[in-house]
Amino acid sequence: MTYRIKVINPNTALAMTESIGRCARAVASPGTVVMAVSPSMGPESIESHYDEALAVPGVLAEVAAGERDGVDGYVIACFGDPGLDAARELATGPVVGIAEAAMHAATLVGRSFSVVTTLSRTVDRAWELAHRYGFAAACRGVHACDIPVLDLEDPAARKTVTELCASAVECDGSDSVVLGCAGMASSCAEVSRETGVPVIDGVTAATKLVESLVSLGLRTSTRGEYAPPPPKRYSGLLRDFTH
Ligand code: 5HY
Repeated sequence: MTYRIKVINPNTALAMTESIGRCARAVASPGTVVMAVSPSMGPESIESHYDEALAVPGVLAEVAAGERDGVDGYVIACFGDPGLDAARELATGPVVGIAEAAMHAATLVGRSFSVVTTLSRTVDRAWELAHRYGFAAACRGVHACDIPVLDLEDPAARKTVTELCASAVECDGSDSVVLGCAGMASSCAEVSRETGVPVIDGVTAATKLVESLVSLGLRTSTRGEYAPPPPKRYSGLLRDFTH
């Protein structure tokens, strides 16, 4: 059985999208086709509520295109899980955000986890998601490395992230670490080696979760809030979102 999973990097940094695609393909089962994409519109990186809000139309445009192409499931590869609920209203197959996936996985391999994220201003957003997903008690701390998203591939930045993951586990007394940015996915193995605790990257966790849900024949429920949005007109820059 061939499954087609669309991994959407909501920012427009194509080098990051390629790195995300490599990580997702590395864990996908044989027969699972992973398409890693960035929308044609949106912010080059997402580090604020403003960025996150302006990333959502691009995510939804990619989901709408995926529905026309018969895609089986979607990953939203940004730690804010931007547009997750709206994407679930549009998509037939499952849609999983990397923050949600990582927190679920962390609580399956330990009682508690620490989150290491990028800029300090994103710390409360991570806590908000932990509360929303029901993991506030399991989340023992959120720590910012204060490295911009697009600088995370730099070797010095990877070293800083690795050291912060190790110190986060020590000071929080947590069982595992959740990487708080899709741009950290390629550092996962390195951080695991250095910290000696489970290190959860949401890109790979979400890819496997979507693959599992699709293989179980599970789709987003259309009974309640995730029913397709009522048809209506959108104007101005959003006129193409009319459905
Ligand atoms: C991410 N931003 O995963 C988030 C991380 C963050 O462009 N991809 C981004 O800082 O919120």
